[in-house]
Amino acid sequence: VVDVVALGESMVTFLPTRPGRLADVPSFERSIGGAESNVACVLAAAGHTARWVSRVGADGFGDHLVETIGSYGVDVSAVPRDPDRPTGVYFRTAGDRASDAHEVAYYRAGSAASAMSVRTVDLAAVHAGRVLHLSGITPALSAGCRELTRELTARRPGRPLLSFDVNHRPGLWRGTDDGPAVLLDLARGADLVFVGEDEAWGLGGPEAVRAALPEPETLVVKQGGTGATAFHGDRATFVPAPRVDVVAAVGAGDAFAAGFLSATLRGLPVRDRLRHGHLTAAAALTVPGDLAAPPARAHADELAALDDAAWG
Ligand code: KDG
Repeated sequence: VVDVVALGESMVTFLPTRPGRLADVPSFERSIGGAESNVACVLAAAGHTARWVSRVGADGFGDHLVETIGSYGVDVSAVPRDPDRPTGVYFRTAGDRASDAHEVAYYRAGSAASAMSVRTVDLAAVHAGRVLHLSGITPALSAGCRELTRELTARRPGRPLLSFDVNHRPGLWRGTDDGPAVLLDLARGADLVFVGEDEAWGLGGPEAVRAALPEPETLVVKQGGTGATAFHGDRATFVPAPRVDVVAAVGAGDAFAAGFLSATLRGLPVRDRLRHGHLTAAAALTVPGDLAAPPARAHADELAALDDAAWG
């Protein structure tokens, strides 16, 4: 049994070599992205066993994703090659530091990963973890992907702990206003839900999201540089975020989820799950791309054990 299985599309990502509008940036550097594989890579780097389930094209970009994600120690044996569809790619610009305003150009319509469905995915490989991590990006990719996420979030006895990051990407839901309803519906089937506070506003506001989600054991609302609150039962636990000189926010939410999940797998209390989430996110915030090495476990444990007064 692997600790965590993460299912979702990953893409070759092109990061700008200088700031500015997409129209003006002259060259880009290749990197990788994909919310769910980010979670798997960070967990593997933190010493857990992790598997990434997806689908890539039979092309060089597919090779690059499988090789790079595999090099983190993530099991990539359930990532078939699609001979008929390409690997998705995307380009981004650098955000300005204060607002993180940046442009994203996706080239992923009709990608290999969009052909994931209950028929093309190895469901035994998906169910073989202690935790299954999904995000709200997948249902936006195609009807087959949406059906797959619906199927995987159905409550049934003996299923893995289901972790769901809302990851509302409005750019992927253009042409339909189904997004918020689909995302809330999937979140209802999860045991652990992550949502950004700003993202929650797109779904009716944090209170409306809480009210819509009585089932998940834990709802984690991430409040950017302020902190994060875990709602569990009738308790709310807030932990402030440590101060970080942010280079780019991309990947920080995934790192937060990975830190929280790592601490959950280790049976740590909720306060420490949030603290490990913040510490892992802090590492991602200080690099331009999605992925940064998480803090060493012993060091993170020391920091997470600090008094409230010394924390945040
Ligand atoms: O969470 C970071 C992701 O946004 C990025 O890697 C790309 O998965 C991605 C997406 O679909 O936006």
